[in-house]
Amino acid sequence: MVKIKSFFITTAIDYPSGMPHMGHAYEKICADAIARFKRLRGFDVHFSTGTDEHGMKIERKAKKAGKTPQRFVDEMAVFFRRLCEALDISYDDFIRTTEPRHAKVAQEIFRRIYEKGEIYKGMYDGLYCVECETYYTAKDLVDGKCPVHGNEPEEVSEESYFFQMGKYRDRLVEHIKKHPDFIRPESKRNEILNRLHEPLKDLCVSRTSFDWGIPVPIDKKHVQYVWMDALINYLSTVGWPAGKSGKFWPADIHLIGKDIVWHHTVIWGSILMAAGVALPKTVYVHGFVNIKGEKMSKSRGAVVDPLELADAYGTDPLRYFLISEIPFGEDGDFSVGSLITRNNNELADNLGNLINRVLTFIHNKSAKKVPKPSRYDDLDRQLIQNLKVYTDNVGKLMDDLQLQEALDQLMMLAKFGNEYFQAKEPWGGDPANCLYLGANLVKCIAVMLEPFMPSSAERIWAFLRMPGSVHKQRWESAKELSVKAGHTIQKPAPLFKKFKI
Ligand code: ME8
Repeated sequence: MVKIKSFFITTAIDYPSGMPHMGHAYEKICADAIARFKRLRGFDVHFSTGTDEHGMKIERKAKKAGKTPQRFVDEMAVFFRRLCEALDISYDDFIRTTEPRHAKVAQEIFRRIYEKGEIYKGMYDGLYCVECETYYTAKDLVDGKCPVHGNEPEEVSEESYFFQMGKYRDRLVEHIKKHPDFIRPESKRNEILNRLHEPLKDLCVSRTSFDWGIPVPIDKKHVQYVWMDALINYLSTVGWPAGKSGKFWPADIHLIGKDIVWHHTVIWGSILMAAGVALPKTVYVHGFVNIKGEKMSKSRGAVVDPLELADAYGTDPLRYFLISEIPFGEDGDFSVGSLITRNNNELADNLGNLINRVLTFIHNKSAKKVPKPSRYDDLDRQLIQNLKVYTDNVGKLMDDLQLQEALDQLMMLAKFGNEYFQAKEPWGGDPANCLYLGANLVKCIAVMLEPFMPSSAERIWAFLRMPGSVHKQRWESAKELSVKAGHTIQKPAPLFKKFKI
C-alpha cells in the first residue's frame, strides 16, 4: 500500500481582543495557499488556526466592555471565524484556548515539566507588557518602552512558578545550527542565534495577580502564563499525546509574524525539549503588512478591515494582492490604490482576458466544442512545452515556500497565453490548434490558481465543465492535455471586475 504523506501547518492563534486586521488576514491567506498546494500535491493535510483567549489583555478588554471574559471571547471569536469564511480559508481545525480539549493538554505539558523537576516556585519582580503578554528587562526596552508596542511596560510583583528555560540555551543553539530549516528565513535564524549569545533567563510560567487562564495543575492559586497556554494549542489541535498526533506531529510549519519569533523558537523549543516532545520542523516568519510604510496600529488610526475589503473588491483579488505584493518573509505595504491597480492590470486585463477570450471563442465560433487539433507548429509546441515547464517551476517554488515568485510565474504563463492567442490569430485561419491548446492552457491555469484564488479556479473549472472539483485535482495533472477534442464547455462570464481608483 502506498503511504500517504502527511503535512501539518498552523497559523498563530490570534488575540480576539479587538477586531481581525490585515495582518491576521495575510497570515491566514499565506497558510491557506500552502495548505491547498500541499493537498494538490497529494498530502494528507491538517491546517489549524484559532484564537488565543486567555491572559490579562483579554481580561481587561472584557472588563472594559462590561462582559465576563468568557462571554467577551465567545463573541469576539465569531469575527475571527467569519474572517476565515470570508477569505476562503480551508482550515481543518479552528482551536480556541478556552476549550476543555486544550486545557487538558496545556496542563499535561505543565505537569510533565514540573514532575521532571524543572519548574520551581519564586517571586517575579519586573516588567511586563500586557499588549504582547511578555516579560521584559529594562535592557530590552527602547527608550523605556516596549520594543514591539511602544508603550511603557507595567511593574509586576507576584508569586510565580518558573521554568528552568535557562538551561536549554546550549541545546537550542545546537538544534538551530543542526536544522537550518527550523527558523526561516535565514535572517530570522541569525537574529535568534545572536540573541542566544546572551545568557538565557528562566521563564515565569504562571501568574497570580488575576485568574483568567488555565489553572496550574499542581497549584490552583495560579493560572498558566498565557504563552505557556497558547503555544500548546499546536499540540491540542492534533489531540496530543493521542489522536492524530502520531500522524501529524511534529508540525511541518508554524507560520507566524516577526514579533513572536522568540516565543515560537526559544520558548516553545525549550518547553518541548523539557516535555520530551519533538520540535516543529519549520517556524516560518512572514513580514508585516504596513500601511503607508507604518506599522498598523489602532492608536495611529491605521487599521484596514479585511472583511470590508473582501466585500468591496472580492476575496480573490484581495488574496492575489497580498501574495503578489508582499515578498514572503519581508514587510510590505498595503494600499487600496495598489490593490485596484493590480486587480485591473493583472487580473482583469491579463488573466481574466485570457480565460475569457479562449472560452468565448470556443463557445461562439466552435459551437461550444473544443476542436480537434491537427499538425502542431512551433508556437503550439512551445505552448505544450510551457505547460510542463510552468507546472514544474511553480510547483518547485511552492515546495520551497516562495509564494510570491510562484504566483508571478503563473501570471507569466497567462501572459504567454495571451501572446500565443494573439499570434495564432484564430479569427483568421484554422483556429483548431489554438482553441484546443488554449482550453488546455486554461485548465492548467485553473489547477495552479487553486491555492491562490480558490473560488476563481473553481469558476474556471465550471466554465470548462470539467468533472469534479478543481480543489480535488493533482498538481501534476495541470500539465496534461486532459481537455479532449469534442468536449463541450459553458459560456464564460467575466472573472474579474475593474475598479476606478
Ligand atoms: O501574537 N502584519 O496574536 P496577534 C502581518 N496570540 N502579521 C501581523 C501583523 C501585521 N501588521 N500584526 C500581527 C499573537 N501579525 C498571539 C499568538 S500563537 C501561539 C499566539 C501577526 O493577534 C502576528 O505576528 O497579536 C501573529 O503571527 C498573528 O498576526 C497574530 O497576532
